[in-house]
Amino acid sequence: SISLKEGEDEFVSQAQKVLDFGASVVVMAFDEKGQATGVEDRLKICKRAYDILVDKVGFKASDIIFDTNILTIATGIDEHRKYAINFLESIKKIKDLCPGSLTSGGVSNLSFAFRGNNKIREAMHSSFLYHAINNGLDMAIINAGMLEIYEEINKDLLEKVEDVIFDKSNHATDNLIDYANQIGSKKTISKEEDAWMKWDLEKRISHQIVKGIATNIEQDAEQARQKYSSPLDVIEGPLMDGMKIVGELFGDGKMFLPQVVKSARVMKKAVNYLKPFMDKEKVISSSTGKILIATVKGDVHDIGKNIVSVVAECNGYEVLDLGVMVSCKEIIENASEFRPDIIGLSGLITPSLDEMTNNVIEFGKNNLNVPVLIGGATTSRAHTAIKIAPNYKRDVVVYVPDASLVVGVCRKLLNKKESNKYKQSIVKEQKDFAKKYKKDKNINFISLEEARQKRFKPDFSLIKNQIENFNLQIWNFDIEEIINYIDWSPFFWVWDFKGVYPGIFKNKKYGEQARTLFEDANEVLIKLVSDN
Ligand code: B12
Repeated sequence: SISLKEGEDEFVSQAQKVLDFGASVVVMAFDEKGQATGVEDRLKICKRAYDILVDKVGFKASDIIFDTNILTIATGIDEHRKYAINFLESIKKIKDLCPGSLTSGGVSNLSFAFRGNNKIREAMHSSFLYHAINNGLDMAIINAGMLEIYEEINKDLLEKVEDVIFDKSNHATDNLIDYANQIGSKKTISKEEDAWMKWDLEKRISHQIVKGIATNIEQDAEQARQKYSSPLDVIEGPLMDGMKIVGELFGDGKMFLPQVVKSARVMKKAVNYLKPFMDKEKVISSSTGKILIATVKGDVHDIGKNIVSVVAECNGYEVLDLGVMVSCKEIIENASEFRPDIIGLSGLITPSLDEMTNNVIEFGKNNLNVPVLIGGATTSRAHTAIKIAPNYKRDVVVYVPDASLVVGVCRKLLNKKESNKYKQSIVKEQKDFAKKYKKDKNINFISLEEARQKRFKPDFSLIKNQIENFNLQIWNFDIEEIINYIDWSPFFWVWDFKGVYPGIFKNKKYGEQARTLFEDANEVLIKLVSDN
């Protein structure tokens, strides 16, 4: 990293060296006067550095990373109270002031005042990172092992931490210190942290996946294997449930990439443990067929693909797994040698969807005429029908939502008696789907202006007259009284909770959420009453 600490000449000379090596440059918010701590100072230094780097040295904006320093808060020194807010504010403004540049920061500095109390530090890091990402932070230096999941930070603790980060009151630091002292000794923390070990098996497994805890997962996978009817049911059941939570938290920005890597490792460990048991259940037969499988170019996700491979192998298929980030060229080359009966493509990120379409177009051009299976989160029945299948005329393209269905699909595709009928039914279903989609899309849009002109213009005088004519009365209801007559069941249905009030609160899956929703709704009603 470089800075303007030693003046402009030194800065330019260092920057030139970085550029000669073809590297990106990290610029710290120092100048001749020292470390910038306020927002204005940070912006001034960054803009100065940016102009020199872009105009004088010839850097691309996207190769400039500003690390304006995350400084320690909750030190008891008043000048430090705004450090976190200043950092958060400045990253947002740097993006406007220095277009195309990126931002970074070392997070653990923030919580230095709480050295020795990891519980507090982890909560501070997660909350800060969560808000920094929302403000546009591109990267951070962070210890992945010292991050709590934002959503799971104890609410009381989170409030105190965010009071400190956003400097909400004069007592914020004292309150957090009091809290830290209360949870105090390491023993209580570890007791609290180990509490999950006494939970039900499914909840335990999900917790370990979400938290990335690898120590007990094999024992629990074994317990689940004995409880469930097959090892695959364990994968598709409690293990996948955990992974789904990880996906949701990650998607909402409440879990961060290093944590997802830890979760993925735990999932893999559990799957690897279960694999030999699937092998034991192996269907003994001469090869049922040959499957070539790969995660498409640009995509590194392989957990799902690996499961599909294991399941297929256990059911007598000979599988050639090409791994991840596999180019279309590699697939075609391997296919011409391996001569598969089926090709399976896996993809979990949006760009993989287009890549899959490219793949089948190339398969066609290269005379491959085998069925293609499509799988992985983000693939869908709709996308397969509308975007992929129409581009492959040599055979069918089948969307397979999960590994447990793979064998059934392959069997039908390769069974001489069933195959034609099955393929025809798939093609028909996809054509119908595409037709319906086109019809739904066939809307004649008009401009917003035109739409506004066409809006319905009711004649209120007429309506008033009608009220008088029909001798209607206008009622003034007392909301407080009406509340007693609300039929709450349909309320839950529109939120997609199936069940009937009040029994819905006992639902194992979403009873708790239903209750929170109910409480929120009642809060709104109480406000309506109190606001008249
Ligand atoms: C674990 C994970 C990772 C791990 C992957 C580790 C590994 N070795 O696979 C790591 C941390 C590396 C990772 C990286 C990234 N990830 Co990621 N990741 C996930 C996560 C949380 C779980 C995926 C998983 O393993 N699920 C469990 C398996 C068993 O499920 P599955 O893959 O769906 O497989 C099942 C079926 O789909 C089917 N199946 C799968 N493949 C196939 C193939 C065939 C032929 C068939 C028949 C069936 C089939 O069978 C399987 C078993 O039933 C998902 C969230 C999610 N909801 O999926 C995000 C997710 C896929 N990742 C996402 C993103 C954005 C990324 C990154 C871009 C993040 C980043 N900023 O760098 C990078 C991508 C890098 C790249 N170029 O690929 C997004 C994708 C969003 C999008 N629409 O593009 C998701 C959806 C998270 C989110 N909600 O935002 N990720």
